[in-house]
Amino acid sequence: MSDMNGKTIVITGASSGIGEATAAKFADEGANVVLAARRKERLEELQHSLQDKPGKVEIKQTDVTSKDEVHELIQFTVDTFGGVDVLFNNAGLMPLSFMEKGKVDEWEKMVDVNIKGVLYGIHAVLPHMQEQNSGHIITTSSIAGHEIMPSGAVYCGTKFAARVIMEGLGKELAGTDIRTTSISPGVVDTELTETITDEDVLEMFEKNFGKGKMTPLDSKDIAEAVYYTVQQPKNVDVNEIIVRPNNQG
Ligand code: NJP
Repeated sequence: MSDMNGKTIVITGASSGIGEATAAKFADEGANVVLAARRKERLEELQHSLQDKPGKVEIKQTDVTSKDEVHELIQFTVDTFGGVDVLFNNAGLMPLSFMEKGKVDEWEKMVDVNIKGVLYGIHAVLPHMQEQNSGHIITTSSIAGHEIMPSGAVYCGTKFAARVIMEGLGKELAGTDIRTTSISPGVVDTELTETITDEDVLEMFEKNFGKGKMTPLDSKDIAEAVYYTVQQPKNVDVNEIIVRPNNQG
């Protein structure tokens, strides 16, 4: 029997990509899974597709830019399943643009989702984990949280911030049974690039990553990495993990 049997994971950004694949993995392993994102119909479709899995799957429509909604998500999970064993802070967006284009609205959205959304998740779940004296908080950072690329000044800034926040949290929680992990994916085949509006970035992407130039990872590859970190013995805390395609430089 899987160690996740009967354990509970909350996943933000569960309506597509990495979050969706991670939900399927944990439901397969018998975990109770709470799916969170804004697109309710996508969450309902996913819940339906997972109905025969060993784990129970619930949905809670959540915008992670709302502190109240994130708190409601965690409270819903505690009320439904009695606690939260894992929070996967995964919601994110990446409208890359060159700074001279001045796309301030997009900068603000990235700060709101990629940084403040992560902080709200930590704020909401930490008291519950401290009360139960166990838990695991995982955040999706990025290769962009380690390296900066042109057009990524703000996105990389948010992903560096997410990683640093997780490292700080991990240091504060050392010696407790609450673990922390940052996952940094390389290029993964998801909907993430759909928010890019800067034509010059799209052209640059086509040149660097277009057909045949690189084989992106599948979201399932990242789901496996998330599962690996959770499966470690209690005394092992995998704080950082980088997973990228083997032909990504
Ligand atoms: O992308 P995508 P990924 N409130 O677009 C949700 C990081 N990453 O799976 O609200 C709540 O399929 C959105 O849901 P919805 C990346 O930065 C990726 O690749 O319904 N949720 C959707 O479920 C991100 O942190 C790559 O629109 C919100 C999800 O976020 C994470 O991986 C590389 C929301 C995005 O799913 C998952 O992204 C890398 C909000 N306000 C890091 N706004 C990569 N794909 O190559 C968005 O290094 N979401």
